[in-house]
Amino acid sequence: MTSRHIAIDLGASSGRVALGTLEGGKLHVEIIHRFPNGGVPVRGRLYWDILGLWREVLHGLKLAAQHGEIVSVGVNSWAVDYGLLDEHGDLLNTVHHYRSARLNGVMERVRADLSDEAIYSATGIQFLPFNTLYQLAAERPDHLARAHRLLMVPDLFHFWLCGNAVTERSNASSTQFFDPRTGDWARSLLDALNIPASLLPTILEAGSDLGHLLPEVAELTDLRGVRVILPATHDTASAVAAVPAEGDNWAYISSGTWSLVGIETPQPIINARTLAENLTNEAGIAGTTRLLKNVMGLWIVQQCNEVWKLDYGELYAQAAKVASGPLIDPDSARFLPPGADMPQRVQDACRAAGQPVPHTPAEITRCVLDSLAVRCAQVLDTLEAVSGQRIETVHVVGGGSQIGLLNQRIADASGRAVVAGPVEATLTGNLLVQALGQNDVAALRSVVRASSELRQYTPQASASQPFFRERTYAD
Ligand code: LFR
Repeated sequence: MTSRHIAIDLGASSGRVALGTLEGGKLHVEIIHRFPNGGVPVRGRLYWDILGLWREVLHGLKLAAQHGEIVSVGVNSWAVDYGLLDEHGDLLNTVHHYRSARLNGVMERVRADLSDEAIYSATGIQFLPFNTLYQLAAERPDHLARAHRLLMVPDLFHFWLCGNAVTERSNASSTQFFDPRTGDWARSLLDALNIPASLLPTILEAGSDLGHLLPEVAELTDLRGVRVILPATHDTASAVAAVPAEGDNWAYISSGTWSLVGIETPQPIINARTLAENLTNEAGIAGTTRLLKNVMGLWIVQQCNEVWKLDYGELYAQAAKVASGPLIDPDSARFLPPGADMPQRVQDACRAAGQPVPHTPAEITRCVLDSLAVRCAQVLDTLEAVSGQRIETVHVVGGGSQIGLLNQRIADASGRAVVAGPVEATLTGNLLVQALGQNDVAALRSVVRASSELRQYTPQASASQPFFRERTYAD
């Protein structure tokens, strides 16, 4: 039996509309429409062009409609950001970007008021300055008073597609006001901050059917009889669903704008040790937990390349020819905000650590990739220690899995075998949950293995020298 589904993956630097065809136990993914995404700076703040994204989604759907009968569509995106709707369903705000300066100092204030133990024991979520908890704490009270419903970014798109205003567990967990043990909102945290919990939508499981496209959307896109089915709406959860792993003893790195380094556990692990290590317990599919940590990822290179404007393939090829040299702490607070001075920030970090300063784009890129590999290796060791789960194989999935140099450096720095692919992990996870539901994760992953080309890297030279730790964005 053949079934066709559409996945919409909204990432921080680009968006994609893809058509997935499941046939004979294999999934074929075809990208129908790609479009750029990024922050829009206005008066010292940073926003998403949410309506521009919606226009691109409609355009992609219309292109997908030309490919024959389609069963369903589902949207995933980056986490933590949201829109507020009034009682008529109208959007009250332009959606804020999680890297906006409006959040400066907010997490510190909330943590001082509520205590780290109270926040972490209720949620198991790592402290990141942009978690939805702090974003709501930064909202003006009069603005919150006018709001009727909070919808996370993918939820907004589902609402516009089919009229159903709900959320899904994986992305709900990223807010830092979701309790993974009860599966419900951690309302007491919001009460303590005077944020009305009545804003929060119902939480559904991935695989839930939200109903047909609205008639006006069907009209605009030429898609008839298509249903909206919830994928794991957090992009990282969809990517982890598509990790082509078998058995135990593996970890994943979802490699893109961020490097999300983690393991899958049957239960959340929330204790003094995971708090001290600032590990997160985000929800995965089928009741699993994604015990992971955010590492700054390719963001640093992406921001540098906004200035350099080089071809990425060429840049990474040149970086591979440069010898390893200085290492920076990629999780330093200095790298979180956007800015054309990113190359200089890398140089400043090297200088501050008393290391040689890289100059050319290839040298700077090499420094960042080597440093990311070392940081990922540190996190893998931490995950092994806190969980007691041995990690022998590291699955690198997502766009960053195409960078052979980075995969090899992760193998070298961690002393573990790396398996790279699929590149389109997020789209794959999204599509397979729509097609197969979320319950049989092993079956889902065997389709991924049958459908993907994977590359293996074995550890060679050791690259595990430590680097100079700086104050991180999460401290
Ligand atoms: C990756 C991701 C991460 C989340 C960050 C911000 O795209 O979703 O999982 O921590 O973006 O939302």
